[in-house]
Amino acid sequence: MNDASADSIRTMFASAVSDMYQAEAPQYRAMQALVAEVNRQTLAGEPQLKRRLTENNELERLDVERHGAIRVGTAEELSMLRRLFAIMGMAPVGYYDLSIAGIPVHSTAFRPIGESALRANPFRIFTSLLRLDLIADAQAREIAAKVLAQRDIFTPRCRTLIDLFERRGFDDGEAREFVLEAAKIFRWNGQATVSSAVYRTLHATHPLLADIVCFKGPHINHLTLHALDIDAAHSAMAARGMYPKAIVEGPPRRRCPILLRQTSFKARPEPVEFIEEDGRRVTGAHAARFGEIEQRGAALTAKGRALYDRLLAEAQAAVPLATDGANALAFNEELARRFAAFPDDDETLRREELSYFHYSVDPSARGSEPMSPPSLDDLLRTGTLRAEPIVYEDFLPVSAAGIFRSNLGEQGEEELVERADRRAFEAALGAPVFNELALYEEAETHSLGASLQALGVDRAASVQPPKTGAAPIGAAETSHN
Ligand code: OOG
Ligand code: NI
Repeated sequence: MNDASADSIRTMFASAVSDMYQAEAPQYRAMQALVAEVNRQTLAGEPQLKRRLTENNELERLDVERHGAIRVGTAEELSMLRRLFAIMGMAPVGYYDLSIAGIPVHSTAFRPIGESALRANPFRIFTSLLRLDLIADAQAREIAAKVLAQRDIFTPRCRTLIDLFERRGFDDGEAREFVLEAAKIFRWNGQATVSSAVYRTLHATHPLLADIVCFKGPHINHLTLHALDIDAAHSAMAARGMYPKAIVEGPPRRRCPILLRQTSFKARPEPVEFIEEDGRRVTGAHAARFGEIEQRGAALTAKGRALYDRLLAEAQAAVPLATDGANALAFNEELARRFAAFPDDDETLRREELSYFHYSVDPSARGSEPMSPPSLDDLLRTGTLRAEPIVYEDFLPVSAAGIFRSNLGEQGEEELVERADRRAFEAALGAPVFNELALYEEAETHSLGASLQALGVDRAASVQPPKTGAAPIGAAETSHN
């Protein structure tokens, strides 16, 4: 009965959400046109990049969104979403504690896992759960809990379809219907479910509380496009008066990109309607929706990530970025200066185990006599074995906090007790989250093992860290055919 694959359902869903958001948010449409134009210019100036993207079939989907973000209010909403995203081949990966930045949520990213699913469509949904335990004001907490208890963000048909899928899968028609029902959850609804007074109370407590609680559902708050040259796209946004954030979040520009660089334009107030206690409708405003761009680089090992976190923290301590971003230039200079300590060539990144690599055998070397006894370095030097950086598919809590904060206005600066609670998050989710590092590690180990096996080199020796690879790692014990 499983006619439609998870990959194709995810692609249909991403496309439905994109159409919906384009129709809802004209500022997003404008950003989309601009990013497409800057991407075209980048391609025109870099024929090699164009060739690579063409070869990997990436050129035709250059303009499709890489992720979106939503915020939910209750455990029930989150666990139901886990079941819904599972149908699209999206699993919860990573735990992000945003209390580090005074934001009362914790999050995960629902995303595809595995090379072929990621290649088919990498669309992710960054999903945050409200933490009422971090809201100090008891009255606001009570109101929020009461309002949230009264809403159902899923249509009855959507719930029925999820049950149906879990029993026996979908046929094509059901898959298409499911995509439409699923997209509805995330649409914008300018009619608040509360009075302007309730909205004001919640907003004064924390702007995020108002955004999560006062509407019918978890509207998409942004979608994110791929920028081939994020600095060029960022400057172009500023030049067109699109109010980009002051800085590009993440590592500085490098020869060998690492992790994730991202920036967004700021949400602007849009009209909403409140229902007053006496039934009257009054018009107000709410700022929630924006657009973002991203550029991804290599996934870092725990060691590389620790170095990244340290250098970033040092830059932030040395030149604290002003709320209005007035010292962005000085901050960027400081960031670049600090990151000079982060090796910027693939070979050093690999030898020092700072980032993960995908190993593959040069097709022309396949089946040739194994060198005896070869080292990993030998194999790489002769080109028999190739090592390419594994792309980072996840998010960064400090960057995410920067994206949240620039869209909350000054009131988002509130101090919260910094308190990760992964256990509570997983209890709400109804499942553990995947450990992203374990996924990269497994991909690296698997690719190396498979490559060595194809070359007839002893696999057991391959688990030795690359650093020791200069020593012979042993000749084949069994002949390869
Ligand atoms: C999510 C912000 C985090 C990212 O790209 O880091 C995010 C939100 O504002 O709800 O999407
Ligand atoms: Ni984002």
